[in-house]
Amino acid sequence: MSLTDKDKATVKAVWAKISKRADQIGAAALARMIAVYPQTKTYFSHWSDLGPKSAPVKNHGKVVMGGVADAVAKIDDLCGGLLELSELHAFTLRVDPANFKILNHNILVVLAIMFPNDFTPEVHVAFDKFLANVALALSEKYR
Ligand code: HNI
Repeated sequence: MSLTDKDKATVKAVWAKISKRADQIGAAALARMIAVYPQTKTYFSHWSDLGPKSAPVKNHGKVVMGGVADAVAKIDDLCGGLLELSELHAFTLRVDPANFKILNHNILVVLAIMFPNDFTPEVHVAFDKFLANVALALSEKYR
């Protein structure tokens, strides 16, 4: 499950390509997660509008992808690098870690749609492994 040097190189290369559209990726992934997995809505019930054009959903997509950008930068030590974010999700936000997998799935779906040519099986598996490790690092403080 841990990332090989090749996985890391693939993730960094693909991130360099896609990161300029990170806001759009995040907004689409979050909107899709909320639409397809409505159980995730509970965490965002303080926002008045949760539809696909919702401004807070769009903005939060940007925030989440900022976290992903940070994770790419800290890819060699995700548990250490994402410690504060893990504490926030565990103790303050109390997000059930099952939801990390759901968001990851939606990020992958959006990447496949937005970058059909770049989203090769090699990129797919490396990015999937990367996101799984991010989810693991974010779950670190739950036990
Ligand atoms: Ni998450 C806030 C990053 C998954 C629910 N989240 C943040 C912030 C970042 C972030 C960054 C802002 C932190 C701050 O204010 O200091 N979240 C990430 C990342 C992932 C993730 C990198 C996974 C890849 N978050 C999830 C999931 C849920 C979630 C799966 C719930 C379904 N996050 C939240 C909520 C907030 C949040 C809720 C606070 C939102 C607000 O502004 O009210």
